[in-house]
Amino acid sequence: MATLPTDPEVARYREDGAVCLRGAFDAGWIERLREAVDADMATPGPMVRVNTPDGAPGLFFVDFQLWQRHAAARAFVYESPAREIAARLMGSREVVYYHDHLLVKEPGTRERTPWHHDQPYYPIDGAQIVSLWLPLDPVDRATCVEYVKGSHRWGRWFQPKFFKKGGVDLEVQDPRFEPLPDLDAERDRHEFLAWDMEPGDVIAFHALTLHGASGNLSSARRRRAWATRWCGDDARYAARVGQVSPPLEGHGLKPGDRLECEMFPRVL
Ligand SMILES: O=C(O)CCC(=O)C(=O)O
Repeated sequence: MATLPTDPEVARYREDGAVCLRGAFDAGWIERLREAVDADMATPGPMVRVNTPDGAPGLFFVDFQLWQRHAAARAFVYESPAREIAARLMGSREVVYYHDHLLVKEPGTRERTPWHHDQPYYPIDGAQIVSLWLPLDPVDRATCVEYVKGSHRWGRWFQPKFFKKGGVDLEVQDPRFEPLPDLDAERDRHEFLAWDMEPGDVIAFHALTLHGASGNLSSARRRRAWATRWCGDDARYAARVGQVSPPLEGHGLKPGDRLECEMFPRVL
């Protein structure tokens, strides 16, 4: 029986834009997903990216769409409690699986995940988009992703940037986009959320919640995190001018369509 978010957890998600759900996935899921992640790193998919410069310590490894290549990741999408957790947080009757994003930082990795929020990278309009950030190793607060509390309710969309190329803008345009403020310089003006986490805990966050992460400050502990993205009833495909990320193409959707097709399957 799935442990679904409680009413106070749902309220936290909606109010703060991020909530840590303790013990949401059992050890069996974590073990299967670790194996899938290690298999993926050995034989990555076509969208793999390495964000660590040659010769620098550690490794910031990024890949996408493990659910299409690894049975455990596919089972997580269709059989784990994830889709019901997503439905409850979003307050949605139906759930469409959008994509997944693997972010591994090996011990000693210096590269930060820059501050950003996710929806400007996506060709999707709508308020019901939730990510589940699932670490497969213990992470402490300092290495965890950090979230700007309540930023999903600012009504602002910030220009997406490449993670790797030192903050170069992605070539995607939208009249809503504005430059991202220097959040580190204005830390005293915001509240930040981050958690010490054990495998099985998951952070659920809204697609407009600003977030970023340090490198892996541990010299011995891996930081394998697998993020899955889920959309609800109000999500609609919205073509953008330029490059979206991840570059998922060939789905056949037209602007205004419900986000449901073979590439983005309905799972609830
Ligand atoms: O794992 C990280 O470092 C960042 C995760 C992230 O940006 C995301 O899941 O959208």
